Amino acid sequence: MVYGGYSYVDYKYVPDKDNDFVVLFWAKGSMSIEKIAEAIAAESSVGSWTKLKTMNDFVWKHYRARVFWIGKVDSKSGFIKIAYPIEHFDSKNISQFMASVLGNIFGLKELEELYVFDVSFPIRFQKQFSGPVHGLDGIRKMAGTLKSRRPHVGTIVKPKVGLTAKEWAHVAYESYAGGIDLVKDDENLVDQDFCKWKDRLHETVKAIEKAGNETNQNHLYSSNVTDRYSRMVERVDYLNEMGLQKNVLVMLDVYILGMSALEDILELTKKYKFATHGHRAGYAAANRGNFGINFQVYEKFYRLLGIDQLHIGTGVGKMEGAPVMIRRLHNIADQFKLDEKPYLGSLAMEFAPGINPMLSIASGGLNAGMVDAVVALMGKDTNLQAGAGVHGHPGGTRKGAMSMRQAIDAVMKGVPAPEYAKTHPELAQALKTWRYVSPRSIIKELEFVEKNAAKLSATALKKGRWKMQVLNEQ
Ligand code: RUB
Ligand code: CA
Repeated sequence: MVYGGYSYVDYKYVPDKDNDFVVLFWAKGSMSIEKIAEAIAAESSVGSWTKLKTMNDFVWKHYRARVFWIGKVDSKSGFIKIAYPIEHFDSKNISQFMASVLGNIFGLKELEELYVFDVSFPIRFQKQFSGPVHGLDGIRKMAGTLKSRRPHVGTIVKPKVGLTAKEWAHVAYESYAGGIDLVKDDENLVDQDFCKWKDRLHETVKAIEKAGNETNQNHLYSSNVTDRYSRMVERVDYLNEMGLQKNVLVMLDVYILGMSALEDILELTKKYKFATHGHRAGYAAANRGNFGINFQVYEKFYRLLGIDQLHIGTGVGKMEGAPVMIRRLHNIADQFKLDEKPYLGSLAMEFAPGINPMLSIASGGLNAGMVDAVVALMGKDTNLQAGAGVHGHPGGTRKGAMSMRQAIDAVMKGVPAPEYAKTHPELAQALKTWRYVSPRSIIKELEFVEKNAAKLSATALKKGRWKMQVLNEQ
């Protein structure tokens, strides 16, 4: 099969994990799946729609993409694995990588569906990045949980916008006083007139001090600096002048900012030794339709670039993502070796030594009744974050915070939340208001998937992306 005068298919090709990127696609279109694969490989590497007089052997040999596997679902749809040599790419330039592999191909008019499930990054590429400086253990150190290794508890002040700086900080204080480790701005709160960024910062620092004197804890605040690049620099400079590294994390709406601004602002936060908090708002715009990119691709970039703690969903709360997929996102945050999981559209990959683990953030629709289930899914190296699940507690913010902390204490003691609630009224009230989500169904689902991985993979590869989506979307 030929596209634009050349054939990129080479079933004998074995990618080299030090030097080749591997990209796993799902595609469907008006041509044969083999021709679709050729078109994707051509447009994302060296080719075009017709033969080129300017092509030479050197270019063809060194820079072309190679289709080394096609998992045909029917004549016009299937899975495709393509290897790209590292020489094809500019050094340490994620934008250029994206323009190649995640770029023009989405616009090819013969394609009806195109989805990038996963990318595995070669070790040589990864070594250009420094990864998280603080990461999982650095943030544990800040919060004082390095020894206990209990899950962190976070909250997002709600209403998400509208409170004045003083009102906002009062809610933060109540949260800390109830036992919350981390209070954060919401993704759409930065510097609005009713709650200026600096005013909120100063008030929150006071709240941290006041609460810390009562709780004996070092409380944390994720301050959203998301804006045009120059304004983010001003804010990070200001945080540095204030010397707030011990308590303040620089929060960034990572997806919305794009890789270019993100990369540079992370250089600055690293220079000043600030930990960073990545909110992924917007990622789902490129994740849920016929054309898209799975979040695991972005997550790997964020870890390479050095986000220290990152939103990954919950598996049980309000945002999309079935538990097994969220477990995978958790593993991308804190493991070095990732297995291939065909039923999830996930590739094997190893992170280069030195690319530290991130702390995962489980957030979106959580409350104390879900803590057992989330911990069953992710383990204890995570930050469980509840906004409305704290500030919507019938007893108010402080009691909502206490209910979350009590649920965490229960997990650490190995006591199911309903049992612990018998002697902890704030937790009891949360369970009564929102019900208890038993970890049993999560455990059962993880066990089922583990036991039936081969069968699930075979079915997915036979039936295509949307069959897998049953697994990914609840
Ligand atoms: C959650 C919240 C977070 C989203 C993000 O608020 O504000 O921005 O959950 O989702 P609440 P994700 O606790 O009131 O639902 O973490 O999946 O990116
Ligand atoms: Ca939010």
